[in-house]
Amino acid sequence: MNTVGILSIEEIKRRIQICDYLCVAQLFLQDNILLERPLEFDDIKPRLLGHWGTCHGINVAYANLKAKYKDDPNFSFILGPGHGFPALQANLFLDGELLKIDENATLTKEGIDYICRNFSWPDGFPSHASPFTPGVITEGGELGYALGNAYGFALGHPKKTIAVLIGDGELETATAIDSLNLRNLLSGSKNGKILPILHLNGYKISGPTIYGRKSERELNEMIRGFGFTPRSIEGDHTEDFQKALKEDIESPFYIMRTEKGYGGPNRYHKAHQIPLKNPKTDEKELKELEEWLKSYRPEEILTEITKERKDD
Ligand SMILES: Cc1ncc(C[n+]2csc(CCOP(=O)(O)OP(=O)(O)O)c2C)c(N)n1
Repeated sequence: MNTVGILSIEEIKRRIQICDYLCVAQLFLQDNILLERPLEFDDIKPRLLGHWGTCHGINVAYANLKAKYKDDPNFSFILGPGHGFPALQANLFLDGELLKIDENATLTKEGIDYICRNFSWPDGFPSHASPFTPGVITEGGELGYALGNAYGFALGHPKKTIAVLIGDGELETATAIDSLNLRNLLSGSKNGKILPILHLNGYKISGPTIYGRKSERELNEMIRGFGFTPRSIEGDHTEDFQKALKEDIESPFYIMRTEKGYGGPNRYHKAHQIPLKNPKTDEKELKELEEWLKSYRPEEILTEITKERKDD
């Protein structure tokens, strides 16, 4: 299957940028998706819906996990922040998973146009992960269940490794925090291995999270209290992320720090949803969006995603 090869650190970093681009394009663009000409008001969707804030972190986690576990049929990934659907969709598209259920999602210019135009669109794709999304078994909508589902999925499957991304806002829910106790009940040789990854971007919608305001020491002690071994990762330090995944840690609990909304316009850098108000009518915002999109080098993306993967 064609995909973006992610063998080296540089390839992981580039894959994250490509996925970030596809997220921004899904959220904003209805035309000129790969920026083949200057961006115009008519290229912008009439109604901007969806979530940018968590997308970069999802792309970081996904690419790093994929690089480590790509050939492991017993590996699974559970995504807590299903509102970061543009990121999930971008990754499933790049890996050819979407194409297996949707013949239009080809790794071509037409396929890119198709997934971007149809994001959060009448009769197109929804704005959140849903049962139409390959691999989604619970629609969610209500934060809190990701870790509990991961333990349930691992039950009686000793070969499985399940990474689960949990938002720091999600970990404030009673369901999620109490799921940490499942480690006591469900560890052991008869069940799979769980790799919890806390996405510590410090914010939930418009306010800070409790865990984002704790000192590193206080957070680590809390995690240790549940019997896990905390391991901090700066999300954009790919070398360290890969190193952490290779370490043999007993009951690991990764704390992945990213900046919410990383990459977007500075003024709205912690935006949960859409980080620009009016790029369809405001010349300045249109320019900001264009600069933002250009920062991911869109002119190279088509060649990169259509080239054969070296290791296939
Ligand atoms: C139980 C529940 N409470 C509130 C919400 C509304 N909600 C949707 S996203 C969100 C913020 C999530 O924050 P976090 O888990 O940290 O994700 P991220 O910051 O990465 O988007 C909230 C409160 C919800 N979906 N479910």
